[in-house]
Amino acid sequence: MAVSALDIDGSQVERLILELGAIGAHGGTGVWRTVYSPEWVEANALLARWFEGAGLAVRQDAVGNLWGRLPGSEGGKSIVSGSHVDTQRPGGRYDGALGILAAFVAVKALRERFGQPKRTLEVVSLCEEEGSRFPTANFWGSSAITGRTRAQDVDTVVDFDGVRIADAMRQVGLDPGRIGEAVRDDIAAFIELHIEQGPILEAAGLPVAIVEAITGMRHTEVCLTGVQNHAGAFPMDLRNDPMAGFAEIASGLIDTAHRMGRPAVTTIGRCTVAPNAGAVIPQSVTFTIDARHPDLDKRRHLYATHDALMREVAQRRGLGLESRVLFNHEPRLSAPHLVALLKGAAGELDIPTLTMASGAGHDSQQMAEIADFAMIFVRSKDGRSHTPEEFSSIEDIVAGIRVLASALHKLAY
Ligand code: HGY
Ligand code: MN
Ligand code: MN
Repeated sequence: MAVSALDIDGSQVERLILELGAIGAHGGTGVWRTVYSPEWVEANALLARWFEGAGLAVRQDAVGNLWGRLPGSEGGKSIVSGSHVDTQRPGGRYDGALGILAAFVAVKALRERFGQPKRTLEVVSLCEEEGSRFPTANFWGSSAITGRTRAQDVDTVVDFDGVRIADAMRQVGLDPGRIGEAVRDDIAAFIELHIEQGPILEAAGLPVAIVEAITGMRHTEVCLTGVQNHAGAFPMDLRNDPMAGFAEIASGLIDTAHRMGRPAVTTIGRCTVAPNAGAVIPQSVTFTIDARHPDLDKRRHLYATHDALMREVAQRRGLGLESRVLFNHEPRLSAPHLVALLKGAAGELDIPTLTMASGAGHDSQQMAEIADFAMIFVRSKDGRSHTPEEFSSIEDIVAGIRVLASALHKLAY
């Protein structure tokens, strides 16, 4: 029987989205669910019940990734699908969560219709991707699987309240000394379904995209320091004002990306002023730079232009300049054979798609270290994400899941 006959029940998918999205619900449609939080524990417990109920063998690995395994009759390396369970603060119901649910629904439907696969199929809920609690955790779940996480990271990765990730792990019953046990070397392919988080599919009037590349991205934290002084009595021409420097730098950084044109992007999403008082010339301004480009040379140009701009402004205004790179990820290309497989599956299902690069970072970018990867994007309403307003229609989601299920069937049965 063709996979096209697979019945993916949209109302069941919607129920799963709403039930998982209720854990950490924040305001109307927002979700606030950071790694190792009580909401994170509750979400993984719900997923474990669902995985178990669908006949998958459930286990949690050393960093808290949750795996649902459907063993294959012929052994060999696994075919894995999933995404991350943590969210921005707040995020929406779809970023990450949808990829876990899509993998679960697809593998459950395949098992019910076709029984045991030849190749082992695994669904994974990755513990942390967003960096929303621990800014330097960067893809903590998939990095542990690929062996990129170093033993000492458990003590140096700290959240915004000063809690070490090692202590947060212990609070949920995980042993930070065992993170090396999360490493996998038996994954042949990783396919991640994710919301697009941008406006391309909506502009094209299409429900689904196949991702052929993921952008390179760098997060930097910068601290400009000046001389704190009285806002009224101290003359403008004598000031070492870090806010004046920040204003010039922020505008220059963002304008650099704008002038380079798509897909170059630069965002300043966090900014802290000290002492943050209305009648005080600040002592310091600390801010983050999120800069991205999928092309290696253009990324280097973007970052070099940024660094030169900051040095010039700081020097001219007599400001201290300290910066630290929080993370830096190279762009990654999807495996061409998986892109072709996904395109073929969509074609057989008469689901129109386009291929595109991802401006967002994803766990797939990490899994590329140990496995072939490709991604399926589902249209985002108004191209929005990293906001409680993010939304994708059940119709588009079911289309994406059908492409995923067909690809998993071709790979594993
Ligand atoms: O920032 C990103 O691209 C991802 O959503 N964390
Ligand atoms: Mn995501
Ligand atoms: Mn995200």
